[in-house]
Amino acid sequence: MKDTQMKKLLQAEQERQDRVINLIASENIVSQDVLDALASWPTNKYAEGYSQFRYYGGNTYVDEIETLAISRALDLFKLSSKKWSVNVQALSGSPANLAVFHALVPLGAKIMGLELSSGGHLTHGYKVSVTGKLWTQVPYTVDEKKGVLDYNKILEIALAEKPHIIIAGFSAYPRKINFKKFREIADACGAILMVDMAHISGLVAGKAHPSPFPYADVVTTTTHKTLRGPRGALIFTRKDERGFDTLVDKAVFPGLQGGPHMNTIASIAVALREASQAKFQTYTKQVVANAKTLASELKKLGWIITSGGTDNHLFLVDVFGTIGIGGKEASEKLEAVGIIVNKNTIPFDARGPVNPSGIRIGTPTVTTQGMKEKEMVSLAKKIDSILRS
Ligand code: DSN
Repeated sequence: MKDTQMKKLLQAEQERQDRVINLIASENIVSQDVLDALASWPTNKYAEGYSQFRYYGGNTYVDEIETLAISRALDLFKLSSKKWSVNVQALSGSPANLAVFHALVPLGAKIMGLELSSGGHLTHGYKVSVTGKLWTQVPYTVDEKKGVLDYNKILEIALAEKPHIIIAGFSAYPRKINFKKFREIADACGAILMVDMAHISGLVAGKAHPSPFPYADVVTTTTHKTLRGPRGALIFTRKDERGFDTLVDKAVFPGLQGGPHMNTIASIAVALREASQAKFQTYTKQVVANAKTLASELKKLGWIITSGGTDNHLFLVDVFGTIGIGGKEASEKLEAVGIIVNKNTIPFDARGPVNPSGIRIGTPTVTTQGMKEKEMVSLAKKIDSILRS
């Protein structure tokens, strides 16, 4: 690279990533193949539209790239192209969710999503997101004592509020999601069921978490978390007489976006192929085993873990409840010794999101680096001694 100033910064960031222990639940490390595809020639290409229906010439190969990404996405989750459509153009998770609402929910109608401090995502209708301004959020929470979803309570709210769409799938929820129950709730109130599986899509692909596809009408996911691809998103839409698939495609382009990032789509296709290999299943099982071990070791050392543990790749530690310091101070103390986590609200957090009570810990990256249960035991001791020092 001739730009020495940028080269230095890029090298510094690479070295930082090599040096630290990264426990951010939404991050991962991609393969060299994924990086190679990302830094590739299709970045030069405009391809507004969809394969075979473009507004520019010269799309022979990017059409093939997009078609390949779509077929690999369907194959990975064992979906038939007769029953499911996939849009691979959404730029990331937030635009993907916005596209779904734009396509399927009349402006002002109710979207029912998990409340932010219970582990929901901003784009599930939270007030500071455009999704909370253009639509009306009907929030549900986890159970205050147990920290887990209370499906009877969610049903009660859904029946009283009659939302247009219900969103299952979260950013900081450590337990398995019962998608069948969500389907029953959506059917009981006549709502569309959307699953945002951004956090767990890699686990679903690797069979380390139940699949939402038998139950959902629409499934969104980012591609850069447990799925271990580049930053991007996929929107899966069930094909039926309601025509949601066409509406979603139109919402992405021309509704919200212009030219798709074809280099990213090429890179997503590479990641999807990697995720279909047997070793990816081994990886995702280890991600969960590592998270379970780290959570239970910290618990043994006296730390309050919300919901008591985890079934997936992440968990929340109530640092304020355990030792009386906020999540901000805790994450800064850990970062000072090279352990990277993020401060996070815990359910019913009395403190704000700027300095909440908790930290969120996740194991996708350290598992990619080859760590196993043994390393998790030492890591728990290290985290304990740093936070208590
Ligand atoms: N910010 C992502 C996460 O960390 O969970 C979600 O947008």
